Amino acid sequence: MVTRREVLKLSGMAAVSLLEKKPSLFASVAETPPDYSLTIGPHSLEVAPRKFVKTTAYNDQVPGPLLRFREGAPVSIRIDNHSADNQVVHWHGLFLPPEIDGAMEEGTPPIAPGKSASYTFTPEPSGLRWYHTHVMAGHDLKKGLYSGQFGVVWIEPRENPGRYDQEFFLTLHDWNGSLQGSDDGSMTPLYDVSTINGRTLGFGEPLRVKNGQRIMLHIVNTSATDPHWLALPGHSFRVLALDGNPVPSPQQVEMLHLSPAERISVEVTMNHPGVWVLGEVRKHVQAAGMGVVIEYADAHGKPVWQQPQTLHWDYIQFGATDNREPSAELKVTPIPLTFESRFTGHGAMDQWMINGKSFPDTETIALERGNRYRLIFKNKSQDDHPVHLHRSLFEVRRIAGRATSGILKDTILVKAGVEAEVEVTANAPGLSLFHCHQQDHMDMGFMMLFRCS
Ligand SMILES: [Cu+2]
Repeated sequence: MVTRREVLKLSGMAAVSLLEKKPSLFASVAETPPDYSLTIGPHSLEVAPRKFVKTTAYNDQVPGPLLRFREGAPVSIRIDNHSADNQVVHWHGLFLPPEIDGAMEEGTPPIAPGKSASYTFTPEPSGLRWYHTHVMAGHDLKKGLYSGQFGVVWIEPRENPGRYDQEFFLTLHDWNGSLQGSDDGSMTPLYDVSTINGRTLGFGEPLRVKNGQRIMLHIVNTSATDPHWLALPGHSFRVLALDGNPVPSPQQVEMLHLSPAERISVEVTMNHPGVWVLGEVRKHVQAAGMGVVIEYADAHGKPVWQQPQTLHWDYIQFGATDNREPSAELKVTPIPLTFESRFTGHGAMDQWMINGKSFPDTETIALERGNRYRLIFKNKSQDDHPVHLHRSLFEVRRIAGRATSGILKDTILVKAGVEAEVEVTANAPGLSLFHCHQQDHMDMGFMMLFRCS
């Protein structure tokens, strides 16, 4: 038996408010140690030989530990906050109750400095997910998603279809951001260091492969604000999953594009022995460090890069080929959401609006459980927006006038001036946050809530 006092001692105030609301969310208590534990604290990340970035990280490492869960098997996690700020950890792409999903806007209590929180949950759905901080950063480009507070979650499916010789998890990140004036006079973050798994190109360990192997790359763009393009000369990528969800039509592509928070899982057949650079396609970003060496056994020499001449990415190629229209009896309720910005003066960040309002003044939209909705994103701004819906997957149905089906995602890039449509079945009771995943945009009002009952 555990008394309330012991629980208090164990888990601090954040956990107590949880306990009072929902005992079932609370960790297996007393002497049982948690299955996983994350400690948030300062970290000095060596991105290149003797070049350090001072940041905040999980368990004194970047990325944080790879959390391997099994679909449907409950896990307990304890989080200790040794940083100087309130923190909250979001489980991106998981179906969790709002009290532990990790967004204060939904009702997850923040973890105060020096305090801890413990959660027990059943991880689903299977696939490539991730965890990251969900606090505001504002003008402090050391906080929030600008920091090293991110890590990969891999939820093993109940039936594992994996038949690969090796798998690698790669996190893309940008560092040392500073606010710079853009063409229109507003301020946006620019970076001088970019890494894969916290290391610049040539500093990290190579990915060691053998001729004839099939490898899986699970890639997460953890950047606070920037999309990334990747290519691997001499090889192509077979895209199997987007945001951790298998796509209806896997395709072979030369190049990958990930906007912030997106994930791509690809298979690569290693049939071109040598030493290669898997790197950012844009020269200045690769020069800032975004790349990793892929080295075949017994191959030697300088890593080879070949510069592609164009950038190409298209979600729709991965959709179902029999492009079904919704059946007549299935009622789908449209929800138009218009994205716009307001210039707030030279030297300031733009203010962002959904349907004319900035968070927290945005309308909270009621969803009825079990009903299906079509979110119609109208991007009337000059910027691209990777928009993310918490606690659910949506199906991509239309992008810039082209219909599709079967692609399930939790984050989608809506380009400047473009309309995109996704469908979601309301199945997550309570509040779910919807926002642009670009930290500077969400901080400046690009957020709203859905309430499902
Ligand atoms: Cu945005």
